Amino acid sequence: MKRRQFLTHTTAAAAGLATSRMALPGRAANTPRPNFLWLIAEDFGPHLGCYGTKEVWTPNLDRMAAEGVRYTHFFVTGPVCSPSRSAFNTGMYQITIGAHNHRSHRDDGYRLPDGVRVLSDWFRDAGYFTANVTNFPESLGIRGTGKTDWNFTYDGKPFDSNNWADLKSNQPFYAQVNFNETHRPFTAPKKADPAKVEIPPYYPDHPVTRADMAAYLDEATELDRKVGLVLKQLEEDGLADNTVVIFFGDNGEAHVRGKQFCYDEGLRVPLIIRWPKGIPTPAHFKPGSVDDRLLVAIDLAPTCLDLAGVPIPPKMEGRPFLGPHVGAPREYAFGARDRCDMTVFRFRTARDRRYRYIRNFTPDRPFLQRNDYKEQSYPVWNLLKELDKEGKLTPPQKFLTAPTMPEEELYDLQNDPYEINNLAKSPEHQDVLKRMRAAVEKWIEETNDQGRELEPPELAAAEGWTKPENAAKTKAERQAKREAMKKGRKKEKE
Ligand SMILES: [Ca+2]
Repeated sequence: MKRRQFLTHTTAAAAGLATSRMALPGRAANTPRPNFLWLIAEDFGPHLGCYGTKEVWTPNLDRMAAEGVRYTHFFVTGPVCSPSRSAFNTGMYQITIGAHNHRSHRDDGYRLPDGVRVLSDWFRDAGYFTANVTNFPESLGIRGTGKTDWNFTYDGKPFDSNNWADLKSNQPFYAQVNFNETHRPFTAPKKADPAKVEIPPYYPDHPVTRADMAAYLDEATELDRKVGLVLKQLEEDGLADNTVVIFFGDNGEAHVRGKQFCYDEGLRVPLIIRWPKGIPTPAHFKPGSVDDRLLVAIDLAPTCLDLAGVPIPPKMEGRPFLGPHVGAPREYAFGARDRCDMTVFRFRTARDRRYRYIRNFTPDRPFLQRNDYKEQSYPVWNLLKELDKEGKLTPPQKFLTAPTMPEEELYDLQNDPYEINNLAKSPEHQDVLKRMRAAVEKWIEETNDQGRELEPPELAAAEGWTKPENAAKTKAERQAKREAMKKGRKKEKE
């Protein structure tokens, strides 16, 4: 059945849905509807044992991958929290819904466009209980962050509960657990050997870099320990056999060329899905396999709705990748970056199975443009600047300290997995360049990209706050704000 037919068909069917948690029409009455549990990591690339990373100890997620499916080409649509979370929680590109500037609309009353809602709303209407779990049984000794970080105003409560204990008696449920490990500051117990960690060639191979990378990997080890506790609790509560567990990262790792930039390091994240024994396995899901389809994080929302037998909202831009309504594979994983904190860039990118194309609409500024958050929290940010002054950087490292950036970048991931050899001017690659440039231009049109106009400078200068009047005006005010931010982050971490 074609998607449009399916929508008409199921919309009509769902119109008859009562508010109770009954089986949907079209499903056998005795087929239970699965629960969905999203385990969301912060600022985390695919750095688990099962993805081949050394110096991490991640037996729980490795086991989940062995029992389920591990995805190798899963990309977020924005390389930073709030645009990315706004996107995958609605199944919409952040540039379509005006959520593209980081933390831009938190307190200005901005609403989602008509017909666009967060996934928990669609699920709730279909009779699902929803939760963003912060409270677990005390014996586990863990908490979820409860993070939403959406760039729009939500009226009311987006989730029914924040208590794990409510899930068992409120099935079926759609629940998220948001983890804070792998977000800076890195505070996990030390385990990785800095001498053995892998350093990408665009970072200086220096003790500072090695210590920082080891500390990040230790957070992955700690994250896995906590995921293991949640999975164990799911089992103990008798929920494992009817709950689809989905683990992924909200954006790429918080390193200089990762988070906030449009390379694989900023956009490629892990995705592991475990299917429960008590529910028939859907089409396109083969337990114990590795799936290399090109997927984007906004595909999760329609996939989960479809697996629950809930009609996919007509405006949703994501596409289901499991179950009976999977269409043609994606040709491109698109992504976008706009203002982050005080730093205004506009990038649009397309990644196919082999190449990445990046279009930079603000090439006049340096890669290391002022960003107080990074200056304080990223040791390699400052290291690059120091080593540059001393003339000690290699060409791929120099790329990061240059005063301007290229307008276009093209990388062949097959031969250049670290994306350091820009082929945009290579005569043999002009066909690829033109094809991908056209794809990005078409995407900008199709999505009605709301970022075509940059934010006004006074908003951009507001240091991450929505309103210019909240911006620090003096050096002392800035320092006080930074201290408050640091304290806040430390507290959240604890
Ligand atoms: Ca994040």
